[in-house]
Amino acid sequence: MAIQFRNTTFWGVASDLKGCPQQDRPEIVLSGKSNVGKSSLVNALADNKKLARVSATPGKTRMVVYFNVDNKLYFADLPGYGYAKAAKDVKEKFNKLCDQYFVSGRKFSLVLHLIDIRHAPSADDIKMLDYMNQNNIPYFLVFTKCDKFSRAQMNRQLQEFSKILDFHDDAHCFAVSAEKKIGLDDLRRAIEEYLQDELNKSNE
Ligand SMILES: Nc1nc2c(ncn2[C@@H]2O[C@H](COP(=O)(O)OP(=O)(O)O)[C@@H](O)[C@H]2O)c(=O)[nH]1
Ligand SMILES: [Mg+2]
Repeated sequence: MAIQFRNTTFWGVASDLKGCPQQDRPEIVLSGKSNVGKSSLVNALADNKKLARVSATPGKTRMVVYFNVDNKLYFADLPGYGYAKAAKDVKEKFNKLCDQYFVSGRKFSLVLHLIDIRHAPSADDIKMLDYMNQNNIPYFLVFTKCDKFSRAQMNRQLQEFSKILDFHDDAHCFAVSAEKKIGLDDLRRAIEEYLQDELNKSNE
């Protein structure tokens, strides 16, 4: 592969837009509800369990955490939304950060929007998808924790989801398990393919 995902390192955290890295490389944003498996997915793609902190307590990530992937792109692990227990001011602060992120004009190449295969998409998921559809933001839908389901259950669930979520027929959907390392190579390859032109350009 042209991108060595194993060569991923922690870049830093940003608590506001000023703290985000310069836009010198493509940026891939991980979005989705708290606890959906964003940090686990970063670790799984990088094949490094120690990279992103995986938390059993939802809502712990309060900042955008950046990872440098093979000096070619960034992963931006956004604070998860929908954490009901966070104090109101904290919640507002990180909701604001998420919103700012998307409306700032900061350029990102792709959003990986994560949805737990076991649960129906939340109102926030639906809002986010509408937002991305309306604003032509490119995204992949990544269904996480698929080790919890059999293939038949998974197909049934995806069928249900397609009634609720407005995803196009040609939308890129992936089913992954960080825990059992399922679907990771497909996702790596798709990211690589998606970024190919942009990466070629930045090498010129
Ligand atoms: N069974 C299973 N559990 C997972 C998987 N990915 C994440 N988890 C668990 O889900 C919880 C939240 O994961 P985390 O990556 O911290 O979610 P985040 O809040 O979106 O960053 C942790 O307890 C993980 O161990 C997976 O693929 N399979
Ligand atoms: Mg996290």
